Amino acid sequence: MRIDKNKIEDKNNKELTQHKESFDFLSNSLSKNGHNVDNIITKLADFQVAIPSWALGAGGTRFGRFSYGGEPSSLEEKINDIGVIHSLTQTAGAISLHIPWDIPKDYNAIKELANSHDIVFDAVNSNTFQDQKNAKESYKFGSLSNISKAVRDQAIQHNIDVVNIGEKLGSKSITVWLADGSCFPGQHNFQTALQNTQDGLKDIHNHLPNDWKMFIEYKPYEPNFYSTVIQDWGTSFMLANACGEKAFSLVDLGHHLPNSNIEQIVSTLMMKGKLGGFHFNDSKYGDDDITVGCIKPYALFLIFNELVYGMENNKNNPDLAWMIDASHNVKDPLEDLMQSLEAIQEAYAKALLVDQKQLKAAQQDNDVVKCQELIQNAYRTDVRPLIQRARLIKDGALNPIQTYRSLNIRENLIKKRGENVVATGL
Ligand code: LRH
Ligand code: MN
Repeated sequence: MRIDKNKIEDKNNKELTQHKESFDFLSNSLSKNGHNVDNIITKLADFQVAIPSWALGAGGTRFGRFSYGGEPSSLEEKINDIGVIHSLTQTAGAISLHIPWDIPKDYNAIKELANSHDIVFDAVNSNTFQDQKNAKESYKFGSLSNISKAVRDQAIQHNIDVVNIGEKLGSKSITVWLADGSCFPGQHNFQTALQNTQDGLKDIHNHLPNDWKMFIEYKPYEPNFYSTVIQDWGTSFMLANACGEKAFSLVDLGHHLPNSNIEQIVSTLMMKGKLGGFHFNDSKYGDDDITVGCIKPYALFLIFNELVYGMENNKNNPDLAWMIDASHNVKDPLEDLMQSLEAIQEAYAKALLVDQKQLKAAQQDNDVVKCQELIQNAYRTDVRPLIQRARLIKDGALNPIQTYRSLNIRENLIKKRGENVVATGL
């Protein structure tokens, strides 16, 4: 559904005075402290996050799934829904497809539709964690790590097919997440499984077009509950190095054991030039895939603090892929995604306020308190007027969720699509 820009402007006009007041107050104090506010606004406005095609409907667990009403039942409708989010937030200008859940029927039509919403195709995702109907081989006991060469070959071919689909859409990267592992001690040989996986990834890597990247996503457990072949950043990093220059590690925030220092992992991967991108979400316990920044906003800020440092100092690391990977069990998927986008912009804006020069000097002096004060002052700054301005200069909404609700978009989607439509995905 395309939102008429004038309707957004009408809503903004009611809040413009208040926005201008808070923005002018903040930008004056930031300028006094030597910050280049225009530069920060530009960086926020240029920051585009890919929306997962598998997270536009209601998610669920093995215990149940509750429809949300008006869910998209085709790739076209999913792109239209991302169009709604992008016109309101101006920071969701990309979609990440999951194959085979979202195989386009008419590539040109899909590209035209996405283009009409200013949406590009980010990484495509392969799926060797589910068996497809009429598939010759099963992935029950793994895919690239499987003891059966026939199964491994099927998985390699699937990834090559996914790259070909992505190429037709203008995507430039593939994300490979493997559920491969074991549920019980002794079930499989770790070394054989890892060697098979490395050989398979190398094969896929060697089939990549020159300007493509392969993101190797790690995860400690689920759906296997004793071991996972690509369990942690070290294994992903090792495999990316074994594959070659087009392979990188992908950090899904929910794929870490409790109390992992994710910002240190990020800084290490950037220093080594092997950080490819992110799946943003948040979690309190496991791979909960809940709204970004809803449980650990300070940890997200610390991650962006390392990213800002790395983007300045690790020129050997490529431009990063920013993607959300979330699931919505009780909230309107579009509202949940807009909340996640706000949290990502907020963490990035706060990290851009860290005076890296002063921090470096304080670290040189082992002035621990000053180091903390420098990053916490940035974190304690209410940056929302900056994020609003970054949206406003691109005709976005000052308050996306309020505008979304006041335009009754969900009600209209339910009228058009019905209450019980089920979107493909998780
Ligand atoms: C695995 C994962 C992976 C996707 C899937 C939808 O937990 O994070 O990125 O393929 O979720
Ligand atoms: Mn993920």
